[in-house]
Amino acid sequence: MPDLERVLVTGGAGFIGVNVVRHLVEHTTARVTVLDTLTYAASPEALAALPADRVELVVGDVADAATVDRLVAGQDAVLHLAAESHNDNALDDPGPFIRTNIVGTYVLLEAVRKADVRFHHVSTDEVYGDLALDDPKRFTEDTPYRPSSPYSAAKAGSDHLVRAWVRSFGVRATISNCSNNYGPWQHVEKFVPRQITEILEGRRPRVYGDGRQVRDWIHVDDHSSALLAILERGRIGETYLVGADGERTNLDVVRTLLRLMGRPEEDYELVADRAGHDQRYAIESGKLRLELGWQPRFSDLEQGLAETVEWYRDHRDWWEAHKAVTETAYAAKGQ
Ligand code: NAD
Ligand code: TDX
Repeated sequence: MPDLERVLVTGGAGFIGVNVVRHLVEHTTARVTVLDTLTYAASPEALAALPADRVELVVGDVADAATVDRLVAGQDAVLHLAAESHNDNALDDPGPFIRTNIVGTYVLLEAVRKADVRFHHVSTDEVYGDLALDDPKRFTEDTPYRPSSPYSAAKAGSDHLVRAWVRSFGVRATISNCSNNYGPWQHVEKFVPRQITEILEGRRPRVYGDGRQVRDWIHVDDHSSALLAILERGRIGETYLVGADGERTNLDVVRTLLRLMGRPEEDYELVADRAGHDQRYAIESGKLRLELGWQPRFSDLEQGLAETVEWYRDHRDWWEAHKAVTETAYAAKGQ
């Protein structure tokens, strides 16, 4: 695709969003417009630290067609990250997940269709459901959709809309399905930052159920570089799975964090399980690597987690306010 001069990033004030926008600033010459409604999960302060002549924040809703139509016109590409993203919240109240993840994606698809703008849809490996712990397979681009939670069903719905808009209307879109991200600016509701900040506050990490569930961890910078590769060189209509061979049980990750932070490895607590808890996610990312030449930079998960621990040590002012609210909500559920 021709050089990216103007890119609209939806959800660009969220965890992956702020890291992707910084990546675009550092690795392209594009001017970036962020459309974000600034929910509890947003960190606009991370965008404020980027050059003002490269990044503009527009506070607005992806489900608002007038705003979306106005912003999409004249862009070279739209990178769509805006979503409600936390499984535990979807179990408490699925409504916002349907509205933002499905209706929001529909509104964006109609806008890029009218304006003929390139679209990349950022999705998750959770659309494939879960694998058994002893299953030798990993997810590929051909794995059938089998979402098992309100969040993953809403993301699956949005993926289906994108595919239908490519086939029916010739929209120039790609999709990526990525595994679990970790790194700077991730909200403390999520597993890795929750446990790091619990340890920093002198409490014990909280592990759901028996902790044997497996997630496939990738550093957010590696997800960002994959998204840029797909935006620049991905084939229209294709799906790319993004992962960095980082499969670990939740207990493995917690023990690693405890060790990195100088605490005994067994100093965690098993708490009430998540309803419908998916057992294992695992990504086979050969297509992305072979076709687009992408490679993750963080091949050592322990090193990436160590850097992330340092980042949270240095950014207590940012996470402390979120932490109090999040822990009150978890405590009410015995988690
Ligand atoms: P996040 O919750 O940290 O950020 C989401 C952002 O979207 C927030 O800034 C929020 O304010 C914004 N937003 C929410 N509703 C909006 C609306 N109606 N209009 C405009 N903006 C709105 O999420 P994240 O972890 O950064 O995830 C970003 C995307 O990546 C999501 O689509 C998610 O499904 C996908 N994804 C995440 C992971 C992961 O491990 N975090 C893995 C794979 C895919
Ligand atoms: O306190 C906790 N204790 C715990 O054991 C939390 C918050 C989570 N867990 C477990 C549940 C999961 O097995 O850790 C694992 C990871 O949990 P989350 O961080 O909530 O992530 P997950 O549900 O796997 O989904 C994430 O990856 C895919 C993102 O939140 C999604 O947005 C993304 O699509």
